[in-house]
Amino acid sequence: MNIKALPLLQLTAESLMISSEKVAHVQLNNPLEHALLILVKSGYSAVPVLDIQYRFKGIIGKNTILNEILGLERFELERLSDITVERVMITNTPCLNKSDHFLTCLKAVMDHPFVCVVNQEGYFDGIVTRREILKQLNKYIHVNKDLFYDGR
Ligand code: 4BW
Repeated sequence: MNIKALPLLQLTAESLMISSEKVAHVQLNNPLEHALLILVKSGYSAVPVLDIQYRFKGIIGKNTILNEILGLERFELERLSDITVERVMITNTPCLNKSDHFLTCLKAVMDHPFVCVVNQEGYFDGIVTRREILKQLNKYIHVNKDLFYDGR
């Protein structure tokens, strides 16, 4: 689909998303040690959690992991290999469908840096990021600059 040819409000999550094969993720049964490795190596603060069938299950971030292993006086690093991602991931995050329109995506990324796109059966399609939404808004404002001046 040619994303540039569509008016802003007709853009869908499908045309805005980073598709699943390009998204760093971890799996439910991975130990926190592996999740932290993926997060540090990829440079992302948080990534989606999938089951072995690639269904979306939650989100795990560096902060959640560090909080989990924070003891009274030190980080208890030895606990990283004992705890699974499933035990500490965040599960109450909103999701999008491929057919959701721009305004729904915009609302979703106001409170979240990225939102996962899933199909009816819960399979993971990709993510819509705050960056992509801001890019589209920036383009729209530049192309339609005249609309934003009051004529003075
Ligand atoms: O490795 C990076 N490459 C690029 N091009 N930009 C990056 C990278 N790491 C961070 N950024 C930038 C992006 O603008 O910093 C922003 C905040 O990153 P974050 O949240 O806190 O790691 C990025 O903003 P964004 O593109 O709107 O992405 C929002 C969030 O979406 C990221 C990260 O949690 C997730 N994300 C983005 N691309 C991802 C991804 N997670 C997994 N795989 C991907 N390919």
